[in-house]
Amino acid sequence: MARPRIALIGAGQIGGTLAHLAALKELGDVVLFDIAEGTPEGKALDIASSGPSGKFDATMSGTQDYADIAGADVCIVTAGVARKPGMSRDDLLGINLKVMKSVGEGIAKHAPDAFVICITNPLDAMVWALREFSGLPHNKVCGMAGVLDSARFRHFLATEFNVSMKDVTAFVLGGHGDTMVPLVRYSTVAGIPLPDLVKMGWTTQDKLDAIVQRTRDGGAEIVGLLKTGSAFYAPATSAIEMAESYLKDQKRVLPCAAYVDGAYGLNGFYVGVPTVIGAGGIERVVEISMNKDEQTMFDNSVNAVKGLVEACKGIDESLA
Ligand code: A3D
Repeated sequence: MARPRIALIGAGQIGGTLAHLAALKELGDVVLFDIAEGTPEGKALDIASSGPSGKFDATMSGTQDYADIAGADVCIVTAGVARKPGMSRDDLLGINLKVMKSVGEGIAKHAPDAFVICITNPLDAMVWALREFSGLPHNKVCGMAGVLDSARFRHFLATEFNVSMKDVTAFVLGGHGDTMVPLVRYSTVAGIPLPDLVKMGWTTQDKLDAIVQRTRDGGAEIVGLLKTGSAFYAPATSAIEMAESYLKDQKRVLPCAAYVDGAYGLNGFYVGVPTVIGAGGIERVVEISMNKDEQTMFDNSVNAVKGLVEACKGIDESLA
């Protein structure tokens, strides 16, 4: 059977890392697309040359021509610009919306059967716009944010408790922005919910609150340290986890920006929710029950995303 084809639209920091991880995991043959001439070709050659030592079989190519992504099984989109210190994700909206238009049209024409994972920020609005521009089925277009935000939360919790990250599960819902909702009640160490761990004296409520806030600010903390761009190792690893679940029909339960129509009281809207990802794309949206405070935070986050979607419609009238 032929190897799957993975198209990476955007060959910058995340795109290059995605290509390397896809190769190391032998997920398939990779084509890197970027408008910056030489960048995708150079990264493809560099990563391909690591094959003998990295011990993987995968072809790598770079291109400026959408025709070369033909037949891709998965497209991961990072094209656009990233944050610099002092910028919010929302500051990227105008520039990245135009990029989503060309990317959406390119995918629609050359890889209409692909499972598409958007990473470009502001994530929830960009994945919505990308779906609109591409016209692909809603279950085949999603956004990566929840896996990353949950991974940050899990990392901070595992460090606080001095336990393996593998035994910490965590949920982060809502939009990928300052209003994201880390759900403490649904986060556990080996099945023990965080509120119980506070009662057991493993941590204090104040420390837990600080971890929740650090999770919300996790992206900005890294932007502040790097100064020239934003996080890329963890975002790439998170998107690869989603792509692998699709390609291998793993049916992982992963939080991601998915099209929600009916659940959570939403009618046709992209926002971060738990999903099941398998060969059918987003096969299921998992609706969890929230208490009053969680619901208020979630509503707040949804409203922030709605504002961004309205802003997109104001910029590009074909979206209105
Ligand atoms: P960067 O290293 O700048 O790479 C972006 C690439 O996109 C560059 O190589 C550009 O040449 C290319 N590009 C620009 N316009 C186009 C176009 N029209 N067509 C094709 N390629 C184009 O950024 P990065 O890889 O660090 O980040 C990429 C995006 O991911 C940014 O929007 C970030 O804000 C976003 N991001 C999202 C998360 C989430 O958790 C959702 C996390 C980190 C970064």
